[in-house]
Amino acid sequence: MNTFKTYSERAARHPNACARALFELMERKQTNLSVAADVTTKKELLAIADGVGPFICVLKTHIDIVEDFDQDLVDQLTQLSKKHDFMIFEDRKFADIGNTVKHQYGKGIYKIASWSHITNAHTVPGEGIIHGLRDVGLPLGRGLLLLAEMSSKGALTQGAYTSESVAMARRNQDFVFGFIAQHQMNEHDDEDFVVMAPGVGLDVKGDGLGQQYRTPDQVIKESGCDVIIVGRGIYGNPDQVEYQAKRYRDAGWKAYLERVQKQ
Ligand code: 5BU
Repeated sequence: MNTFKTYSERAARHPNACARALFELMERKQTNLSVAADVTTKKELLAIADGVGPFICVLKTHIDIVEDFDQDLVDQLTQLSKKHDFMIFEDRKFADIGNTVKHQYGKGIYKIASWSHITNAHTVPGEGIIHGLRDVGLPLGRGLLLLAEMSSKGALTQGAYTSESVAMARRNQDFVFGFIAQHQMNEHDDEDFVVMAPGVGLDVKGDGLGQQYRTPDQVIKESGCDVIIVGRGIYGNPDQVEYQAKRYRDAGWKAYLERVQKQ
């Protein structure tokens, strides 16, 4: 099973360029940590990206919450992604018909496709959403994750919804390389979807607004996910951002090593 293979073994065999680049980077930096930097000013976002940069494989953004967004912000994020060797994932959660998401992805104020290596989409509109995003993203070497399972309490992403989402990914593996989910989704050996899991925390179980946290051990070792996404657990206390990033990086990597040693 691919879950028990190392990230570099998976990089060597993966047909999707974005997945290959990610696995190689994870092995090179020895990290499966993604930081969700959900702050509302350019200054804070850049400070977090620079501070956690050495410890992460992916910086996850919500660019539309930044009050003083400008092109200089994405230029600086791009420079930081090169300086520290991480990928950028704009967690845009596209959810419209193919024609509309094409414009939302490539145009408007944010021009997400021009700087974000990875983005994601809900599958609720059907497969046209993937085709629309692919028209814009594939020529730029971008990759897409589908939302197969959400972390929040009462999410409707379960059962047939989740299995249909996996089936859509299977039919579009040139562009779709994995999922946002809570478990690994591979059904056979020739399938190797990357799973990034939000809802990760070492100290608390929830946030009072529906978020549910599991530990890196539960996410990586028990559920077979590949990347832990951590937000407030890392940037919640501004004095401890680097300390917490190292702590989660170490916990995620230890869980991964224990998982692959089981093979
Ligand atoms: P937190 O501060 O660690 O709770 O932040 C989690 C981040 O992951 C935040 O940016 C959410 O928008 C994002 N997220 C999530 O929490 N759950 C999901 O199912 C998806 C995204 Br999809």
